Amino acid sequence: MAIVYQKTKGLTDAELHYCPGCTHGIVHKLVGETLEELDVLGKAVGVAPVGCAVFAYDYFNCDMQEAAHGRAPAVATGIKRVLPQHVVFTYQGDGDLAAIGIAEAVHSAMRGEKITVIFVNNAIYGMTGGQMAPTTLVGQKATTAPLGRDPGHYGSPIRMSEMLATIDGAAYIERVMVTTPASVMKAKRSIKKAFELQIAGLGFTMIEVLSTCPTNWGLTPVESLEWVKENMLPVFPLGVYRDVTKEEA
Ligand SMILES: Cc1ncc(C[n+]2csc(CCOP(=O)(O)OP(=O)(O)O)c2C)c(N)n1
Ligand code: SF4
Repeated sequence: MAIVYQKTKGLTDAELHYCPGCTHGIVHKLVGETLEELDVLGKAVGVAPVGCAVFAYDYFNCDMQEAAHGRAPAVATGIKRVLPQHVVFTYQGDGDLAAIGIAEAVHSAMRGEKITVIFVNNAIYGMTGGQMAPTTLVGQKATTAPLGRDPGHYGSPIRMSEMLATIDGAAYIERVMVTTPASVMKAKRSIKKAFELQIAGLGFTMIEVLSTCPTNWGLTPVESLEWVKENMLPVFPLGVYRDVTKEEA
């Protein structure tokens, strides 16, 4: 019988540990498919975060390196500079990238490191049980903001894509979501473009993916997908924030 669909070779056979309705798994699939389609699995090196995606080193079917919390772009910098022909990416949550690791993210972009950052923004610290992240929405409850995020006390959500897009070393920055089949397909094209521009040597690339955390949001998987659309989209609009190929044209 003809095979019409099969799991990407970009992922190992390890069973994902993510909660039901968590979109980390979808993002893994898109990155794995991209690496396979670009035929770079043999020379790809991923850097795993600390967070729910810590076991990414078991899931991606390429060389992987674990980094300390937030340090993935610094580790990726070292790998890419030593192995410039390799395709190097980080996979990071919002606690990892936008809190403890914000300096590494900003300075990697500033230096124009030729790496691809996959930034999974679920507006909460997932792994550690729902503490407030820099991207937590105003009014959103977290264990460290039990009455909801009050901007006067905690500040307002940080928009990493918009901020990094102002940095000259950034070659491609886009925010996508994975809540519908169409948006998943769009996210895949965006991830592929980021890797292609890395391979073309144009500079720092990042795809921010709006993601779900049903467990810590206290919602069902289906409610979580709606929550992304209703609550995250107005604060984190989708779109391309930087594309040097368009600027040069
Ligand atoms: C240096 C250090 N500080 C804090 C922690 C605890 N810690 C582990 S994961 C995490 C947050 C993870 O949240 P996020 O990056 O948003 O990823 P998610 O789990 O939501 O995918 C924190 C604070 C740690 N492991 N190391
Ligand atoms: S805690 Fe949240 S981010 Fe972590 S696996 Fe579960 S749903 Fe996903």
